[in-house]
Amino acid sequence: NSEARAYNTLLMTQEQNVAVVRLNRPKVLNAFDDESTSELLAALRACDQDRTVRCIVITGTGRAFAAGADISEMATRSMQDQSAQDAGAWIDSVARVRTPLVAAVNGFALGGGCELALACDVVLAATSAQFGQPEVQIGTIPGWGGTQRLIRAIGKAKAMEMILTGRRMQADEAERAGLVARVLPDEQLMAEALAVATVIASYSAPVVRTAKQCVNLAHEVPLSAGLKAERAAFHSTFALEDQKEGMLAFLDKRSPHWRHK
Ligand code: CO8
Repeated sequence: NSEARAYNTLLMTQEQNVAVVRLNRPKVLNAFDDESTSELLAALRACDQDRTVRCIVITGTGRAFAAGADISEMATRSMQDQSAQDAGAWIDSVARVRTPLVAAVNGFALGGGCELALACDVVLAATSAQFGQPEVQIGTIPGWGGTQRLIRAIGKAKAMEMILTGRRMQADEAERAGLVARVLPDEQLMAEALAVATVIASYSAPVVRTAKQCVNLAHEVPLSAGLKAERAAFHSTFALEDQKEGMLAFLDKRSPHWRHK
């Protein structure tokens, strides 16, 4: 039941309970101008409100996942323009999407493209994927979370080298470093991303959202507060019919029928 919806800068389709958002400005390697950031956020928010969508895959058309913010739009902006617009706050809203986000990274994921992948929950990469924070090469620094999320993903040694030199990381190195979950041959990337998303979408939606929220909290709060929040969230799952169903189905040796979709 694939259904196309209307956006100028992306294509959105849905297959059963998985939405696929395809960044679609291939002539500029899917660089993000204002229209494409606001459309991507609108699309993600629409999915988040749609109870038939239980996982979202983000990928790019052509040679790139996304080559970062649109330099031609940004080049002449003043400090005041950037600050008035709070350029970059956009990514915080992406990170607040409750539905799990699977990044299927094809080709270049540079600057804001790498930062978008870092804001996703599961990152799968094609063999052709390349990650980088090349902002230093154009006279600026990462602005969509790169200095904060990259270090949490791969540690200071590698993050600092990437951010201070602009060196790109190939997919296999990115996997070893912990930036991506798995590397797949290019032609298998989308099938595997859909398979992963379909598995996630098959579980109880409130349980999945709670797990996502708890894992992401680990980046925000000290361990003691994270553990406390995890326990409260774990206890709360026992208020769901799905916890009863999941455990009884295990004991009955049958598949569970999730009720909370
Ligand atoms: N912005 C605008 N246009 C771009 C971008 C971009 N980020 N990246 C590529 N393009 C365009 C090129 O200008 C080119 O256009 P044209 O065909 O009209 O000349 C087309 O895409 C194809 O690119 P290339 O010809 O350069 O292709 P190559 O295969 O030779 O090189 C690269 C590919 C290596 C990806 C190269 O294009 C490149 O280095 N791109 C720029 C990458 C970059 O610096 N990204 C970081 C941008 S800054 C950022 O993302 C900060 C985010 C936070 C900002 C917060 C405030 C808004």
